[in-house]
Amino acid sequence: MLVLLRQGRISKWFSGIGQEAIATGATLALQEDEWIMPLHRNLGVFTSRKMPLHKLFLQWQGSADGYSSGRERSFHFGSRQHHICGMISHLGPQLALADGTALASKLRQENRVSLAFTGDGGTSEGDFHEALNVAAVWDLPVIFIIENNGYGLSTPVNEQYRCENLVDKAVGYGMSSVQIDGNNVLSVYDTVKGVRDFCIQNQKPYLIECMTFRMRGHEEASGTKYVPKELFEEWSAKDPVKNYEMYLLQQSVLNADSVNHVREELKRYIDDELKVDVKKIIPDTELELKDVYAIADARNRVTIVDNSSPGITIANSSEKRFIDAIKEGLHQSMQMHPNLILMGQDIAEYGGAFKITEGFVTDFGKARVRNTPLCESAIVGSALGLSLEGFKAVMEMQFADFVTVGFNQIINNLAKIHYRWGQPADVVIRMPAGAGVGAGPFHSQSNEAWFVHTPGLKVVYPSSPVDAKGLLIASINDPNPVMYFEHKALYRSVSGPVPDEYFEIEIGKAKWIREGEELSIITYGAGVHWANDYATKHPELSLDILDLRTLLPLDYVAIRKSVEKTGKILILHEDTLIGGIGGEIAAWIIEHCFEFLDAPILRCASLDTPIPFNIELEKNFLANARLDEYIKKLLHY
Ligand SMILES: Cc1ncc(C[n+]2csc(CCOP(=O)(O)OP(=O)(O)O)c2C)c(N)n1
Repeated sequence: MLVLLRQGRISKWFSGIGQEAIATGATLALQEDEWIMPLHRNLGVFTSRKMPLHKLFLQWQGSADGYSSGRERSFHFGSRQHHICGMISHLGPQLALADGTALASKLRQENRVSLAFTGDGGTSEGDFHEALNVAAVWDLPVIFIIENNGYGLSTPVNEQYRCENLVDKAVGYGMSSVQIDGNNVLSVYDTVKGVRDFCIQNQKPYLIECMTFRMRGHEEASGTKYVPKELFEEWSAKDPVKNYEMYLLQQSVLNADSVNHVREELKRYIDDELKVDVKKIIPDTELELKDVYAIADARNRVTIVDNSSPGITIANSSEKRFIDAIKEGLHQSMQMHPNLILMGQDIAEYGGAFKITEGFVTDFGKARVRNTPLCESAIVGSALGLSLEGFKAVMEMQFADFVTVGFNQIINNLAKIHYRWGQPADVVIRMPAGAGVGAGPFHSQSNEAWFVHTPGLKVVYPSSPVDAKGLLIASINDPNPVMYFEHKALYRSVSGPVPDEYFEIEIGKAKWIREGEELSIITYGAGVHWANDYATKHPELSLDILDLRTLLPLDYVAIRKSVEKTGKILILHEDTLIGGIGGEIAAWIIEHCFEFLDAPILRCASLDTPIPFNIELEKNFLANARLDEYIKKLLHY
């Protein structure tokens, strides 16, 4: 690998020289259908799972014929066939994915473990704590392996942690653990084999700390100046490959001839595999865009309700509150999908902070309606792990505000995995959002714009009970990660006719609340009610009110239609102004519909401040306080 790197025949490379016994021994100790979440030094995982070398070379060259169509580098890819889920650059999130795949095995009552690696540096990440805690609390058969090679990038372990041994951390999680010599492939193999049996029999996780040393720099360019020379001398005597060879010679398993024979065979194999043709990629923009999302299955048995124009009446409906429509959509989805798992804080017996899942435990059992520890990041990661195993997951954020502590998993893992190596992230995150209830800066935010900026996610934001139910069902049926926003202030204040049956409203389709000619209000969520109330109070005005319903993807056809009708556009949202979705919509209209505009596009948004607690301050903060002013300004332009 070092030679190829110098020749420019592989891209960035993190050497595992000195640590080979861990990845190899651990992988060989597992069954081939057990998931492994490896890291940047774990070539041995990939070779021990018999990934063809030529395809690995193609991957490292960024070839279209590698494992990620040239979209990922080094080991940042996976292969379902090999049950390997490669890391993202961020250290830590891979650990919770193993919780998810292990949960899948547990739910199916299969005798399988999952295994995740971390370095010593990575144990300082919150994700390490969360993943171990969730695995312990949920009794998941996960093996966590720490490769303790003494250093992070250059940071020695005495600047990384204060406990004597990392393995000591296990007791804090109520987990069994062992520290072993990571440079002895037989100890690694035997230990992992025994631990695997333990995890399966006892349905428990286990922590193994493998003591080892990194013989090269963090990556080749970073050098090793910060490492005392004597450490290299000490550890080169413990080289895992040389020592294993010596041991096999001593035991007469090998002799000098057979060693030579093995070496020659390997060299020939490597040289042959290296002859592979690396085809140049010709970028295909359409394909690049298409592969960001998984394609939904043909929807049998699902009625699609098209209520996108005003005046459509829906058959077999009964009056439901916003909250009850969500509850019904979720309940029917649980009936339709036996592989759907709900996870969230206090969602089981307690029924969730807003009581949406009240009674679900009785109907579907605790295995499928799961109370979670306060570990947002690990739960999003577990949801992705479940998805790797063919499950669907809905996670309830207790409040949309708390998504910040699960942000990395959503933005970097859920959103990107399909584009990176073709895996769907079949996960819905329910986001009780919005202000108007005097809940202060951390229980009131409208944070949808954070997610609209992330290719790979879908962002749905219903404003009526019928849309809330139909869009939730559609989100759960969609194989892509969907951020489903539900406005808390609408839960019990808004009612309307909702079909009793199981149905979908199409994601990505806006809806007219009113049709008019004087001025368009393009909005969503609480904004729809503000706009509609305004229109009711001003029957003299002919307002066109468009409820976007989905923010990613946007319904550009509907937006254009509204612009063509009125020529005067007001974008209204509860989110703050700068960087809000209104800016994006305004830019699109100017670019594509300029000739239809009779006035500048105005944006009526909430103040660019955190959300104040005092109800008068909150009212003043919200966009609704300025709606009348903006409408008049635009009408009189
Ligand atoms: C969340 C995060 N922070 C920082 C980095 C940058 N980084 C990459 S590797 C590394 C050191 C990792 O050390 P360790 O976990 O001990 O693993 P090792 O490289 O020694 O195998 C750092 C800081 C990262 N990839 N992810």
